[in-house]
Amino acid sequence: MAVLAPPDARPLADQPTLRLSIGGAESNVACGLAALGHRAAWLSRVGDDPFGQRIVTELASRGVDVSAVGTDPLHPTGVYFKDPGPDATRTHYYRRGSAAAHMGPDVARAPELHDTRIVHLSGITAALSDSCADLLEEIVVRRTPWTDGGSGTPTRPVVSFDVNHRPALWRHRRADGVRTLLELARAADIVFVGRDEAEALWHTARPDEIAALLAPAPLVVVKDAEHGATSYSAGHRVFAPTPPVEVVEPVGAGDAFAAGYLSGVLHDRDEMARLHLGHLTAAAVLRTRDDVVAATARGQKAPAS
Ligand code: KDG
Repeated sequence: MAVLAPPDARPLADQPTLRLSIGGAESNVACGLAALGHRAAWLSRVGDDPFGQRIVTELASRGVDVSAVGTDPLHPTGVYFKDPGPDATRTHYYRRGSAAAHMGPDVARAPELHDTRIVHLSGITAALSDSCADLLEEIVVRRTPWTDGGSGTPTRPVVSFDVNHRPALWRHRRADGVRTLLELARAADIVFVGRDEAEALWHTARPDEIAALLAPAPLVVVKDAEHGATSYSAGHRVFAPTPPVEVVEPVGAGDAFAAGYLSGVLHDRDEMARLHLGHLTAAAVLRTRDDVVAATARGQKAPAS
């Protein structure tokens, strides 16, 4: 998505100018991984408009492979506005009927899904439309890209899923986010979920109960904002406290956490190191108004991994 955000903490209604940048959960994760030196590609659709051009150009400049991003001539690029408030930043979405919302199960046939170690998706995409929810079911639950017609893929990628509950998006859908997100999370290999969103969705707030609810997902990471993150896998529980950080704005921190954690997975680091990497990458985004980890020279020339 394109993001239009005030340059300071005053509310949107009082702002004379807005800053244009980019955001969106999955592309944020791709940027984070590219900044950490990994090869990362983003699969999506943008409109044939300046916002779409800006997203594709900026992602490419950050080292993300955008060769599989489609341009939809009929539907616009999604946009969201940030509205700073006294307690939190609110988001106002303009993405119903967007190019990305028109994606469907055909996207699961993209060859890029074969040549990769991790495929990362989020519940936000499932909330966009029925066809996007079908796409996620195809990849996460049915694993169609790797089972349908024999792709010749020697190893199947790890499927990583961030629950990312967005009530404002589910309100416009007939489908039930409670059941859809539970089904997707249970079918994933790695699940990221906030304690607050598990409580809102499934009335379960204790991290160990959340991990049990999401079984048989083999690896569940429960994030509890400023307290810490706990991972559960194969009967092991690892807790890493959140390091102190001066928070300017939290949007995008969850995506940065996922990027840091997944970088640890790609480097075969142990659970404690993965959680620490997640916290450190999240802290880099928490200190700024941007949704995305700052690009690095290394990220712009990411080696294959
Ligand atoms: O996780 C950060 C995202 O929420 C933000 O970039 C926008 O993807 C987004 C969404 O739909 O909320």
